[in-house]
Amino acid sequence: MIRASSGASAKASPAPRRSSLKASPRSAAASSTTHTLEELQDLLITSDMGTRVAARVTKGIAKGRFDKEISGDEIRLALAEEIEEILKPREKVVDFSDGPRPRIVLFVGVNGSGKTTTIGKIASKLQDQGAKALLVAGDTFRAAAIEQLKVWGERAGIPVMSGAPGADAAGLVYSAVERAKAEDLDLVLVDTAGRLQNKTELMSELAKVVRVVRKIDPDAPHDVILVLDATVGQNALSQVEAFRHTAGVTGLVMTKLDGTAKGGVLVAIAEAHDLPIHFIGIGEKAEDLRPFSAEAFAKALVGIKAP
Ligand SMILES: Nc1nc2c(ncn2[C@@H]2O[C@H](COP(=O)(O)OP(=O)(O)OP(=O)(O)O)[C@@H](O)[C@H]2O)c(=O)[nH]1
Ligand SMILES: [Mg+2]
Repeated sequence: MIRASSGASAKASPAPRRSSLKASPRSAAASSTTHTLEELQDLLITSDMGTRVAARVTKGIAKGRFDKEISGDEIRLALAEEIEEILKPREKVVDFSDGPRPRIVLFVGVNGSGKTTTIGKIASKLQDQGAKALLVAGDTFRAAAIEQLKVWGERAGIPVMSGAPGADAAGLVYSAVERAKAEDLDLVLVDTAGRLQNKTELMSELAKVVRVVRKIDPDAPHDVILVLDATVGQNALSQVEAFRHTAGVTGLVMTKLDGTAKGGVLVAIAEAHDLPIHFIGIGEKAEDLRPFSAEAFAKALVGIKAP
């Protein structure tokens, strides 16, 4: 339990530092609650949630609780609930082996965000499900990128289609979709080259890939998955905006949540964008991909350990 020192008056208590917590505490217990809330708000800001969203969720639980003495754990739980409420509508597990045939899934994102690794992890799961899939090495610039995807493909027993290094990515993807139709495949997972969201030329190239795929199937690509690296912090917000605009992103994956980064920016993204969050990456191995859980994510953000 959080206990305020005896005799501490509301007047003597330290003034709340942030505007969201300015409701003046009316008791000593309330003052310690305020203090805990401030600490948690700081924690959320360092989780990359951003000051505005952190202030809003903290304010949400501050309301009506200032008269009671509540424990730090209770505050954490209330805060986790507040965050879960924002994230819950975005929780959407996806089964890529299901749906339209062939289902065309494009993976996009900035350099090094984890696109190829995420495709590899998904490919490993597909093997278990017995789906007939094709991986496409749409990152035609780097021979190493093609090799990296081939390693994952071999491991999962799924063929990998690639062009000559430097070949036109849109052309390769077009051929891949034609092949998938001809061979009656369930699924085509397309890897794309990493590109910074502010590089206009590279972004137009991605738009071209989407346009060309639509020529074969107006509903394709059926999924455009933006892979976000948790360690980039608030920059993820502008990545969502730019890739959504250029490539019509339909869903998100956040990687590298096994490190120190907590990925709080997902809460800010969930508030601003009606986009499902499908998976989180928690390591480099095939099994290190988890369906996104709003509850587990919210609890981890405020420091509640999983049971
Ligand atoms: N710790 C950790 N590392 C990851 C995770 N996902 C990917 N990585 C690592 O991050 C690095 C980049 O991953 P890639 O899959 O190559 O990223 P990419 O988006 O394909 O990169 P480019 O093709 O260069 O744009 C690799 O070393 C991966 O092993 C994750 O969830 N956790
Ligand atoms: Mg890659």
